[in-house]
Amino acid sequence: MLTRIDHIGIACFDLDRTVEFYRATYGFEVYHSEVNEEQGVREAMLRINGTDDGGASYLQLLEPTREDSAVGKWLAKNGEGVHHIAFGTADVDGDAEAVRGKGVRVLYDEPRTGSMGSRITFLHPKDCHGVLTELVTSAPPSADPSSAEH
Ligand code: MC0
Repeated sequence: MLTRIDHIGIACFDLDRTVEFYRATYGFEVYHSEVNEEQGVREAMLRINGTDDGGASYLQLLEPTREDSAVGKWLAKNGEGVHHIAFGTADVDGDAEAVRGKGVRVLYDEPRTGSMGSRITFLHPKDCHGVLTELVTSAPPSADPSSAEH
């Protein structure tokens, strides 16, 4: 069951400048940052609020590490902006299978590693009314690398 908006992914050309915009304009601070080589992104997570299931919602700022990555291709075509929306679930495997059973293309056979040790998969935007949609199961708190070092 999808229980919350985990994050909104925003593609940008310059991560540091974009982080500074969100800090200076809204006061949002970087909660966690990392490079995900598999996805071809350098990212910063800005924590917006906690939720009653113990999760949180984030803005995820994404700068491509290579032009042929998903974000690199998207930026070249569209410029900066909202790249995807991610729904949080306790069971990404089960929810991905349920969605697949409804005829929506799930892009990965098995969930892959996402931000802060989460497990993620994506749904094809052409099957979701133009919205690249991600399903996320957060890492348990003890496995969350950001709990020790943001
Ligand atoms: C592509 N399309 C999109 C889109 N990306 N539509 C809406 N939102 C997006 N973000 C559309 C294109 O405009 C095009 O439509 C069609 O989909 C095919 O796109 P393409 O440029 O030819 O690219 P493909 O087919 O090679 O790849 C598209 C696909 C890819 C969605 C399969 O981007 C993908 O695998 N995405 C999932 C992984 C990802 O996005 N990773 C980055 C975030 P037309 O009409 O022109 O045919 S990583 C992340 O977020 C992690 C770190 C995390 O959350 O923890």
